[in-house]
Amino acid sequence: MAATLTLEEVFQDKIDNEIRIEPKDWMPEAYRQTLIRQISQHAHSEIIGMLPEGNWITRAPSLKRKAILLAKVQDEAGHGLYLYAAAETLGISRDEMYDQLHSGKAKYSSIFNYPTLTWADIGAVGWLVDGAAIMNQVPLCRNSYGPYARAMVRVCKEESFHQRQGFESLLVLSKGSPAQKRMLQEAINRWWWPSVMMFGPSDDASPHSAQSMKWKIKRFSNDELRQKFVDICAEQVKILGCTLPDPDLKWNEATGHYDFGEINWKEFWEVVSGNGPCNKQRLDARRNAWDEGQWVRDAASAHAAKRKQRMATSAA
Ligand code: FAQ
Repeated sequence: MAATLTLEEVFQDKIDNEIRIEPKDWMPEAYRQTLIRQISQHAHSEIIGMLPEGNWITRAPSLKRKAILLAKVQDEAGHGLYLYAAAETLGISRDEMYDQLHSGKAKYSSIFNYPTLTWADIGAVGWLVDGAAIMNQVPLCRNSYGPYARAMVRVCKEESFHQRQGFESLLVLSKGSPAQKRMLQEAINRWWWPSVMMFGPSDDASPHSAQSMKWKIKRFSNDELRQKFVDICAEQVKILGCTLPDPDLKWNEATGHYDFGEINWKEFWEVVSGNGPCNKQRLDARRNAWDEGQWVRDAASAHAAKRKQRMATSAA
């Protein structure tokens, strides 16, 4: 007679057979907590990620660029909201997640703690930051948790548009005046290494990767995705007539990949632990927006309560 499978074995069997886990299915508590951690960090990243770009909406160089930037930033708000909704299906409330962000307890992507100093930084964010985000997020469309995987399909479609508009705006600068070309190269120099770091710690220093791969939350390791990103950008940068700020970047015939230089992990962990160039500014902006929006939440709640009362009275 076949032995009865434990809940854990049934769960892993579904994962091994590419069957999605849905909110009402049994799941190990650690799987639930890993997803809450990753999805909420991702949602916070989208929301905080609006700030460096929002900085340039009033200063975009043309109406066309302003309209594109506005739409992009609004997409990011939408991505944050989908992702908060996906995390809510795991039993955490939105208020708890906001609390974790505003208290500084929750992480969000290191990349958004760097400043956008010139207009070219906005193009570089599109090309490099959205490019890195897509590289990491396309495999997440096939992750094992249904609501997260479905949200990622929509997010990735929009992000690939974001990446292309970023590259296109840099291409325009690359054909511009010497000052514009200089501005472009300087933006690439600023955003390259933070984008390479954005994939997270190297595989031997990534505490969550092995288990997340087993659960098919992650499909590729941090280093595998980082390498793919470097390989693509090393070619794309040539079209811009620019260079990546890495003297060790070199095509390796034997591996079929680009070799690249040492990552400054000290800088990465400093930024992750709150000491990057803009961490304080970003969290202050987020907390202020939350506090200043209190009257809107109060008014909406008062309106809903009044409506409920009116409906109860007319039904009586
Ligand atoms: N920044 O063991 P691992 C975007 C933390 S959205 C800060 O490798 P895991 C859209 C990690 O949380 C960008 N912290 O962890 C946009 C963990 O800390 P914990 C966000 C980081 O989870 C574009 C610890 O290090 N995308 O860009 C970072 O298996 C343009 C150990 O690391 C996502 O969130 C980092 N870069 O792998 C918006 C995608 N990396 O929790 C505006 C979903 C690692 O133990 C403009 N997330 N840490 O305290 C993921 O794929 C994964 O969570 C990883 C990290 C790959 C980020």
